[in-house]
Amino acid sequence: GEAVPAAQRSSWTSFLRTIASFSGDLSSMTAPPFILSPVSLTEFPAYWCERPELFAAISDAATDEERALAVLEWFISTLKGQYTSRNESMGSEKKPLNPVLGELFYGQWPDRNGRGRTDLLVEQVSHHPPITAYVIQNKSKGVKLVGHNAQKTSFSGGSIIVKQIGHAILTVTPPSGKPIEYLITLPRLRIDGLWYGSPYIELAENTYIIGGNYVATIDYKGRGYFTGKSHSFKAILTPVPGCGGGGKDHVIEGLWHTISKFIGGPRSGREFHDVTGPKEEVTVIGGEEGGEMGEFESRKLWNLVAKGIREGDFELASREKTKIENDQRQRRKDEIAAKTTWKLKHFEHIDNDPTYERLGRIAKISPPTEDAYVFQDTWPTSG
Ligand code: 0T9
Repeated sequence: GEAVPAAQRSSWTSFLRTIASFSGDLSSMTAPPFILSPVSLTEFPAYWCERPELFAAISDAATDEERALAVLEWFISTLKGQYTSRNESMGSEKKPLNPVLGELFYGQWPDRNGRGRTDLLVEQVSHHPPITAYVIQNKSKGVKLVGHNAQKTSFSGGSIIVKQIGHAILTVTPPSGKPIEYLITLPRLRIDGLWYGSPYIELAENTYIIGGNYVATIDYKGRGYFTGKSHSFKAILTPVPGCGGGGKDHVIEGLWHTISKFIGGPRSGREFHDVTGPKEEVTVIGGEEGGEMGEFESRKLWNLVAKGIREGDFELASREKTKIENDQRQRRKDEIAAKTTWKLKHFEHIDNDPTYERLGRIAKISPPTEDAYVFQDTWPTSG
């Protein structure tokens, strides 16, 4: 492993041996310092909106077809941030901080050029297994994304395979009209490059975006042994028969981390998406009165652990991490003694999401139902 510091070689090899021999929750495993990221998983939902103008533009579409294309363009344009940004900012994929139950993250993208302000709210709704729920809303444009995610990991052929659990629902409410909902499913991940200590993500299998009289199927392919490029995808956008979709299929092909173009359908030959330009990171805001940050807000909670990781003071990092973990253990004990359970601040859990069921049926996706976290429309006091 070239990227592994000499002093951490044996601990990296034993870490790899452990993940190869067990499957389950990787997020709680202890990893060698060089692979640690100072960023908590509660910050990851921000990747959905680092091109806020594309998110806002969904509401400007005049027809079902235009809207489905705008949703697809926004979705494809989030993939670069979601799956390659740690490689860009930290040199490789790194192990994120494992959020505590009730951890919060609030942020926004300011209004600019009339696109309206977009707000982000994230809550860690489960610790064991880790589940993160989020809302992203541009109220002035009537565009809202609500979702949750968890992971199931396994090890195969030297790579970590991550099955994403969860889904997102995008709701678009045009100024004069009924809300239109889209179900978004999540791709499978393969984490390669582990042996060399420089992990990176490749996407596998597919995702669906179903709603607004259209179904988009996005197939992912990485670099093959003989052909193909990393981060390739092919998307087919099809009108749902008999639903007034009417139009023809659009077929799009390209690289999700750079550009793609239409290769079939009425716009064949034209460019589809381009994410080679700059993105816009979220502005973090405190959720308490006066913009203060509460104890459970991610940047405040992990402040000293993150400082330790960033500055190479791993003693500080591990001491502060132990404090947080002990505090969590004590809280769970106290709850058992008091016969109470932790109360979520912004979400309510439901076993079966009716929107998932209704839209999933259109493309016969499996499983036919999934649980969800319903947003209680409780925004923080500031912002
Ligand atoms: C939702 C995203 C997800 C979260 C991360 C698998 C992973 C945790 C989940 C799926 C976001 O929308 C997109 C991107 C990256 C995913 C992470 C990559 C990763 O490695 C971690 C897991 C838990 C590990 O930390 C594995 C060990 C590590 C040493 C490999 C770098």
